[in-house]
Amino acid sequence: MEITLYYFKIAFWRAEMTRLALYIGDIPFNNYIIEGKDRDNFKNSGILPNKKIAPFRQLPVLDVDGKIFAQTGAIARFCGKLSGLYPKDDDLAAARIDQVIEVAQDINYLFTLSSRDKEKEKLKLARKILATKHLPKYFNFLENLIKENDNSLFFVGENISIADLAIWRLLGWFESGIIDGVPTNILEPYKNLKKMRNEIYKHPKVNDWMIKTYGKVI
Ligand SMILES: N[C@@H](CCC(=O)N[C@@H](CS)C(=O)NCC(=O)O)C(=O)O
Repeated sequence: MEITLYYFKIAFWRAEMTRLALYIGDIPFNNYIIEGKDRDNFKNSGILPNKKIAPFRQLPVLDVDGKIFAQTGAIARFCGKLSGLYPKDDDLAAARIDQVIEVAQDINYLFTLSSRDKEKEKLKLARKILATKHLPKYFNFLENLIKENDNSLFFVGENISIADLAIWRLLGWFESGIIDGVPTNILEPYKNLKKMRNEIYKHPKVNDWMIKTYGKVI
């Protein structure tokens, strides 16, 4: 099977959970970075370097043996099944992973809403509401999901799944300091989320991937 993942040059959760799932599962894939001329082409026409048009003119897109499909969750589930980070024969565990991926979409959307106003003071207020109301509310929900998963460090079962990878990268983005109005200590109150994050960083293949791809752990 020949797999190519198309995405931009960032370790954003939408693509990074899939890249990591494939890498952890030893599934070979082409990590195609859309930049430069490819990026201009894509922005203007939705055309990918393989000459196909992205179904929704957005990335990520996955090419599997010449057939393409989009949407973060669909791509992550497909690759999660190949790599053993998403169950093939446990519908309940799968649904419990799905709910986490869906909530990552909701949280991402809250950020998008908070970025709409270009007027400085309005943007500042929207980001304040995001950081003090919306994010804590959802981070608490996520914190509880891990707490309720027996004594596990992860969202579902005892091992890393694509749910953990999604939230790990999403949280990493929020605490990175690059989003104006969201403080770098935003994760401080969430003991279980921090433990899950640390556990992922301890995974030898995660470390490998970061160094090989970005030259450092991010
Ligand atoms: N619903 C889509 C959203 C994908 C999305 O928003 N992708 C962004 C990059 S993170 C994109 O392609 N933006 C370019 C655009 O919308 O023109 C998914 O889940 O994959």
